Amino acid sequence: MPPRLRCQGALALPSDRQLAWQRDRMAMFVHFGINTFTGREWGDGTESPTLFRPSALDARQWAVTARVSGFRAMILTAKHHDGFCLWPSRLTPHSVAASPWKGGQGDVVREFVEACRSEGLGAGLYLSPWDRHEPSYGDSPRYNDFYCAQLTELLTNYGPLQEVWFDGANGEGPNGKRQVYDWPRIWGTVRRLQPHALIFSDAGPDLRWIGNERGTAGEPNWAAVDPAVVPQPGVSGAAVTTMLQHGDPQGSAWRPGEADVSLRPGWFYHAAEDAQLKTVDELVSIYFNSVGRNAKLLLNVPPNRAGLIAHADADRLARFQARLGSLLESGTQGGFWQWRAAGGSEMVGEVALPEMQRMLVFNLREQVERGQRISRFQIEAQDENGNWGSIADGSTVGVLRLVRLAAPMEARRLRVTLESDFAPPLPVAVTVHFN
Ligand code: FUL
Repeated sequence: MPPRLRCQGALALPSDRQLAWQRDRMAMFVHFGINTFTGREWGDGTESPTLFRPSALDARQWAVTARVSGFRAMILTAKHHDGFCLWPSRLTPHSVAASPWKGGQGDVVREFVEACRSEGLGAGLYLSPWDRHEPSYGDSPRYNDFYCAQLTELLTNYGPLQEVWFDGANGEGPNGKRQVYDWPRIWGTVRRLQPHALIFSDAGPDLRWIGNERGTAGEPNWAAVDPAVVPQPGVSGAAVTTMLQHGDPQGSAWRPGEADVSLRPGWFYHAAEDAQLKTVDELVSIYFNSVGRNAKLLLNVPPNRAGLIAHADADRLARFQARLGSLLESGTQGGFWQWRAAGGSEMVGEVALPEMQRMLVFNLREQVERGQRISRFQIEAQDENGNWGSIADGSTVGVLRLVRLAAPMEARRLRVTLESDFAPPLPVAVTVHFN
């Protein structure tokens, strides 16, 4: 007896923008600011703007590096927790306008968005809610005004943005005053001024943090969430972490996960960490554990004090991209798969390959326009004696599931079994990558 399906209502569905965002697979995170010059990870807001003096800042070099390394978007820290603004904000003197860079006439945000456009990349901005420089921080209504006014500058002066990134790190204001953010107003400001931008935060509303800074999505990873399980009074931290990592198969909001991680130990560039870049093997594992688990990868590549992505970093990215190419480019579309429903909760597909192939990676894509349904899958191969054996299995599929075998194996016939705990599964698109 197949288990009774228990679909309790309409499944959450993605918007076109969410799907396009996720199908980009990778965005580059760009942490750059006063910390780059002080060597710190979190500034305290007392840093002098005169420290900001990149000698050769070239946002186009960031964008070219991103594009040739397979990224489709970049997200810049327009303001980090120290409050220093990379654009000449009219709301605070604590910005590039008070720095020696370009005689105080420069605007990193403008150079950044122009570089994204020149290279065909989506542009996103990170505006830290926590501001350790701004005196009104902690005086909630005043700071909310200040913050929304800064957001307005960024959302009106720099053209269309793909994503606005609200970081969750938080601290007290002067004299221990606790800032209460007006999130409905903040998100409303984005919706009004940039209706096509996606909003990221621990609580959504469009994109969710994946719950760790290791670039690793959960297993399973549902794109939908229960929107009530977000950081707020009465909801435990453990419940929120589980929701961020795994989502909820029957959650009412489609809110795909974004998995952020840095190429370097820190988020900002520190020369002392030059020998500690993630290896190509590590980056490939991260890719399979994020992009390959129905999330998007946001890989941080911080420019150095010159204002450039260092050669070693660019070289590491190029080798990462080449390795991904060798794993994922030679493949066949699974056009000949025959699918049949097997009881209400299962779907089985088979394919006969035109010749014996050395398979290494499987690429499964669910028809998420009709909701994410698959709870489990199994891949079987038939050997030369006609015997079937399981070669891989897993939980969710979603927009993309990548399965890498420990070693290439040969087969001519393949079978994929899909199961759902709560809604009839639909056939998936399968690409087999050879080696
Ligand atoms: C965290 C911040 O505190 C880090 O500095 C960094 O920006 C990371 C992406 O998010 O919450």
